[in-house]
Amino acid sequence: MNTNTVILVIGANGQLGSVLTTSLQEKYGVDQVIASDLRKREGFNGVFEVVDATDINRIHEVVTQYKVTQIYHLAAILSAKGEENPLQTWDINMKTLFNVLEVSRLHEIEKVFFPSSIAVFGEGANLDNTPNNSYLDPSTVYGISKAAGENWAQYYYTKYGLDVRSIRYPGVIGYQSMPGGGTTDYAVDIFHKAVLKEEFNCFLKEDTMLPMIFMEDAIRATIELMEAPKEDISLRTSYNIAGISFSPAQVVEEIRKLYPEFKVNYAPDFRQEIAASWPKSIDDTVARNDWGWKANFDLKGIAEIMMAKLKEKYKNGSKNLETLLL
Ligand code: AKB
Repeated sequence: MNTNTVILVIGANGQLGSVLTTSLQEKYGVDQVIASDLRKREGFNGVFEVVDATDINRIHEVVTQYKVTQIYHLAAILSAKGEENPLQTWDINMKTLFNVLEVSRLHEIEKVFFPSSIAVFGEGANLDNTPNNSYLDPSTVYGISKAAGENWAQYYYTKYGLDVRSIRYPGVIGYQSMPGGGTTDYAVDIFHKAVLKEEFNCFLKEDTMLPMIFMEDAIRATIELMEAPKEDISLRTSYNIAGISFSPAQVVEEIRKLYPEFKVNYAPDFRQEIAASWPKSIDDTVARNDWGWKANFDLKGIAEIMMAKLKEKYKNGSKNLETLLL
């Protein structure tokens, strides 16, 4: 391992960012990882800087101060929240990406991670087992910003040799943190409600199949891609990765094995339309061939771990998100 590696995580308070930061600290050492977000996280163990990624000077400052060598840029407004204010979503998602790409180019950052999403696909793609090189006609401004971002990542690689790497995440399911503003968020929320013995109002139809991935698999994919030899990376836009695909009805079936009384009301809203424009399942052949990607967790395994871990957390007496973070 390169002991000079210093990683800046932008969006370190988010669903994925919070867990990824801990994994990177475990791998590279607590002092080698600079966590950053709009607000300082109380009780955070490690180096934390308040960074608004729309402010390029602030990113320059932190990169210079800590002699950063890698950046993981995880800040973005997600699919459902993004529809509330499309132009602002576009501005924030693109400005933060451009700032990261520019700072990385100017500081000759070794590697950059840019998360894309299954939201880049739309009805022009085959939504069953969607191939990596499908036609992209995203239905949300978030999806449009990710599709554009993938092309900018490739542009910076081709034009400036910047080593940007990217994954198209499915919905991420974890017990460590809460998602916010996404269309796949129901798949985390539903486990919280089950363990708290509350009713769940599902904003998707019961048979809506979507690609999902367990947090442990999502983190491992990210680190494996970032550690893969440069010559193995054939895609400079973004890699499809598959975990599992399921519908709300299938999660409910798993949950009822442990909580037979669990009640669900289906009240589809605007998010149903977004979900209907996304793949039902993903073909990740290119990631498998290039850097050996393979998911480990199926729905049964995910459901068992989610319910056990959340039960433990809630037993310890808190419904507060901050204490749910690792
Ligand atoms: C969302 O639902 O917006 C995200 C995603 C699939 O990118 N979780």
